[in-house]
Amino acid sequence: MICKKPDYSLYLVTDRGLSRGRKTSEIVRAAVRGGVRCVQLREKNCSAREFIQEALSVRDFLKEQGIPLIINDRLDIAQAVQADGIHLGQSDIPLKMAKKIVGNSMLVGISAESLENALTAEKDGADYLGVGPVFSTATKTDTAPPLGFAELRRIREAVKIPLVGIGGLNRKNAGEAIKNGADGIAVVSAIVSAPDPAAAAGELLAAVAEAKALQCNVTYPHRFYF
Ligand code: 3NM
Repeated sequence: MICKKPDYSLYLVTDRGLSRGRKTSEIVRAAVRGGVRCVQLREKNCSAREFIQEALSVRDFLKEQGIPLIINDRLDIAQAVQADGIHLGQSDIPLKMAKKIVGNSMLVGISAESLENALTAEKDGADYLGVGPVFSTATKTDTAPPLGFAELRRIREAVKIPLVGIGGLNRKNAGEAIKNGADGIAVVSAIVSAPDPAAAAGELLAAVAEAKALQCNVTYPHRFYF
């Protein structure tokens, strides 16, 4: 049984193409050492076999560390490697169907590009939301227009499930994302492209933790603080 209350404060999304030739397993290990609390493997350009190999190369390590392994898009691969979760996009298998297939055996997260997406996802039983893009990003260009912090806050106020902001987030704006209601930040390039992914993760986590400490429980009392 998976942990239903993961810590989303710093959520790594991998991207081999942006990893400067380093292996995903190397990036993941360094990022976890630096403070990443959740890892999503996102592979858009490889075969199912390769994706499975990649997942297996980090699965046991993440399990030992108590960090959830989440697979992007591919429910079959998530099941094959006994991942902790699946992350869906708005054009992937519908959330309700995914929930029906996996029941309570896996977390099911989904990308929300709008308030409407977020409300539907919550109604359909999503465990968490990836809300974005908060800012435009070269990492993913086929996105909806950037939401900005004001829309992030509006979405936060409309749903109770955990949400992470994604898109253009880094150590300079991480704290603002938290102050505007995100439970955590999801990042690709700020970690995978960093010369030292462990140090980058440490700086991001420090920015998130500082914003959470300043925030106190008054604004969003339903949220879980570490
Ligand atoms: N999803 P970076 S934006 C994977 O808006 C992904 O759903 C997005 O990359 C969304 O941290 C994005 O390098 C890429 O800006 C985020």
